[in-house]
Amino acid sequence: KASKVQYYNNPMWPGEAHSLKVEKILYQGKSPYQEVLVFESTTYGKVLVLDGIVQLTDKDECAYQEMITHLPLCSIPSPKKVLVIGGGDGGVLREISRHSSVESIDICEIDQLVIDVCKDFFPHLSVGFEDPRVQLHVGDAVEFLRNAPEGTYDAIIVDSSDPIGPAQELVEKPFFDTIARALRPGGVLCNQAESMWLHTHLIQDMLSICHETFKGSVHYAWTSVPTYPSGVIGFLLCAKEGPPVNFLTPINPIEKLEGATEAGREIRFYNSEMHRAAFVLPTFVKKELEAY
Ligand code: AAT
Repeated sequence: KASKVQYYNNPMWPGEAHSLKVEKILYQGKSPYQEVLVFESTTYGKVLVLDGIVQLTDKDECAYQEMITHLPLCSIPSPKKVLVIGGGDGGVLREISRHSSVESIDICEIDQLVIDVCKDFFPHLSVGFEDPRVQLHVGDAVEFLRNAPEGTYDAIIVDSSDPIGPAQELVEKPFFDTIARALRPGGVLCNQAESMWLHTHLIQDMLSICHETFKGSVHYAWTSVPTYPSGVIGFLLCAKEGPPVNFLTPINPIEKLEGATEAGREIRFYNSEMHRAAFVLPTFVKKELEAY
């Protein structure tokens, strides 16, 4: 009974719950930061869950990882220095590695356990760590960005969990200030930005912070991820003042990159049409966001 009450009471989506049938529990553990669970589901393959929240499944991880990576990297000419916040599963690294222009990839993930568990159970994601351009930093992103050198990154991708637990500070103004500082002029940020069906106020808050912080351009985009609450997830795309960035049309199209079509590791979800479509918003969302 107690667990049923908890089940419908996640403050991020009160009154609703989403379920997947468990075939087999593969791993259950606890780090200093969160509970980590991996199970084999009946219809979505293996599933990674942190503190009771689905982070990815074999079946639909491509939608999230490809969109959060290629929306920013295909919006600027030849990205070279990229930073990933969170993303300890390695999926975003795997996607960045398709871009041959990239020279260095820093990743700051707080939880070594997530990295280790994904190496065991999601090798097709953690393969991203094998790219020699990757430099791993295990620690809190807030701390990492406070000490990051100024004006260096072409792109920063914030693939972080929901703002309860270790990712709480990652939606606050001081964090965005440090991101802007670390970006070069005209550098871009793509930030996981929750669901337009569930998190209107959170998105509005993040939008107004980002408009204040990033003087270049700020846009909301979204995509379908069936196993995330409400089945969609959004992204905030922001450009620092400098050479102008038009996120709405990819100027560095994925179709021209060899890394997107390599045999055995083809891209599955993202393409230039999906890129353009991601910025098209439903009428109610336009209305909710226009003043922010
Ligand atoms: N690509 C899988 C999707 C994720 S993973 C989010 C990662 O962010 C986790 O590995 C978590 O340990 C890490 N993280 C959380 N807080 C911090 C922090 N302060 N510093 C560095 N890394 C952090 C996201 C799924 C989104 C789900 C939406 N409902």
